[in-house]
Amino acid sequence: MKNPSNALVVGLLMSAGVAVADNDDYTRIHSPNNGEYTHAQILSNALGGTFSASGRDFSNGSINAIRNRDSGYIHNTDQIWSAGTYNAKIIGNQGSNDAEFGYVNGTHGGHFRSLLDAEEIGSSTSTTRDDDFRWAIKVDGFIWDSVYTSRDHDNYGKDMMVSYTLYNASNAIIGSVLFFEDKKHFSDKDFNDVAVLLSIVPAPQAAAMGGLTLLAGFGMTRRRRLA
Ligand SMILES: [Ca+2]
Ligand SMILES: [Ca+2]
Ligand SMILES: [Ca+2]
Repeated sequence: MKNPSNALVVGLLMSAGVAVADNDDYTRIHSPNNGEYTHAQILSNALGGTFSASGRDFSNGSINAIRNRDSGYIHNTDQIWSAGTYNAKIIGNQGSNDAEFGYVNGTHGGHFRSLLDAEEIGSSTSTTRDDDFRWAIKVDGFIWDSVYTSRDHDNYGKDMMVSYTLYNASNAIIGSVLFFEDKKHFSDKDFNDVAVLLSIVPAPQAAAMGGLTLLAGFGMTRRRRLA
């Protein structure tokens, strides 16, 4: 059961406070320039209410967006995602380049598969992945396009995506939000260039399959590493 253990780790970290968390495990986000939307504004527009910050997390009073760890040897990170069915919706596009949102199958290598045009705010689709995979964007360039994935090593060691897990008032996981940075060199690191809401609200037909099946795929894969 990957997901409950993931939730448990998050819960433990929350109750223990930042003393347990290593700040280096969370990629630094810079405030956007030029009046671009912040994470709080994008979350508010997509989910309603007014999200305000609490440390690196956000809440609108009924939904908590808890930042996922970006790196680290022991805890889950947001780099590799588990098989499952995901509903993805574009909720923000504050980048200067045309981009597509999609995924790359497997834990390394592979090719970009497009799901949505990042400019189409509000557009959504459903995708079912059978194995571990990485979320990704493809950014138009003057000469060539660049693909950046949720796995730092695919981007020559740079983290190009930060993310949050969404919890409802009952502390149940209801989804995730991905925030991509679209520039690797001379980046402003505002991580608002492509924003995607991953929802686990099942369609009426899918509900019969059981929410747990959908939930099971939602967590990040726990990566075990030997010291
Ligand atoms: Ca990350
Ligand atoms: Ca931006
Ligand atoms: Ca940026």
